[in-house]
Amino acid sequence: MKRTVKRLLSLVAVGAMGFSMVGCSSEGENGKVVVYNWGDYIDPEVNDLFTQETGIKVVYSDYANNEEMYASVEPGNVSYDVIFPSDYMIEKMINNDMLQKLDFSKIPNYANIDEQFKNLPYDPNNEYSIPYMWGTMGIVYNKTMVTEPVDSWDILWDSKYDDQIFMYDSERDSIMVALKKLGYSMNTRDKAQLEEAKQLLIEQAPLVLAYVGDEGKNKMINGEAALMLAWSGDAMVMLQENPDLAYVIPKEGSNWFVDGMVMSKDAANVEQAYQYMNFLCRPDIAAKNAEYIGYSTPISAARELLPEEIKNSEVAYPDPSILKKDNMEMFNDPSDIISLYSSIWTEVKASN
Ligand code: SPD
Repeated sequence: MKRTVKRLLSLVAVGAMGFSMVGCSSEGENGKVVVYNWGDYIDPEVNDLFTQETGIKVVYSDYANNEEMYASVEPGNVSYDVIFPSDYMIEKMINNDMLQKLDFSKIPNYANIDEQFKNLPYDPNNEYSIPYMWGTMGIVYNKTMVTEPVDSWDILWDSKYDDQIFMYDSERDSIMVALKKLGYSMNTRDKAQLEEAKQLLIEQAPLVLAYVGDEGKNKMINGEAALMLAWSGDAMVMLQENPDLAYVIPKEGSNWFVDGMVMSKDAANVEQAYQYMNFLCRPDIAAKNAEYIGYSTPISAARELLPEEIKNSEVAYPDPSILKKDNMEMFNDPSDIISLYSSIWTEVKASN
């Protein structure tokens, strides 16, 4: 339980440490950087260390998913300096002219990023983003409650587990599961396939105990459900806390993702933002962060610094051949049809 205690204590201490939430406008001796990141996606001590080393205050707030983030950064809303979108959302923000090209001469630690995380389709020329963390999507299950082998998305539709299933409250991820179960691409633009996926998720909805965010981790740790759709980094946290839990990537295939750091087009604190991004790419800092949040670092020199059980974990660092399988995909941005994804999700949740 030590790790949870450390995490909880850190979160409680956030307000007393060297960074503050959006709304508090005070600055450090060398200014501030306004950061918008996923929830539970940084070791709070990392922000504190950054402030101690640079004199730059971190004004920090978080979001639950890419779509929530996108809605709040649209022009006219709060202006952020550094944001942490996922791959497909980076692509969308580039296409909608919301990001600035980065000056990599100001991010010397970018050299630490592994080559396999560069030149990915969402930012093909590596102009706008820096890989922050990566992972896969799979199923966390409780071995004391699920005794049959878990190797397929089908189990999330098994009525034996009525009210024993958590899904993420995330439209792309949930629709991805249904599309993969049907044998389709998670990036389909085919309306008939999307309609089938919608019907499948509506069929599943009565079995779902809740569509959760970060709170799902503690619920699984506490044995409140048998199965949960989960990102591998969240799975790492859960498996460390409860040895009855296991993680699997279903045989039908799944999503592997990269979450990046980007600079908003209307960033007001550009120099401070560069220092912040550079700091997060330093191997000792990336390792501290990855150990705390459970996600996989794209920096080998950071992975080397992790405890053996993390750096050798097949959950966090699966064999590279797994990501190369044909049925493992990254999301892209099917922007011409994305409003259909959103309306499907609204209908699905209304059926729960
Ligand atoms: N606590 C949330 C961590 C964020 C993980 N991002 C996953 C993105 C998948 N598209």
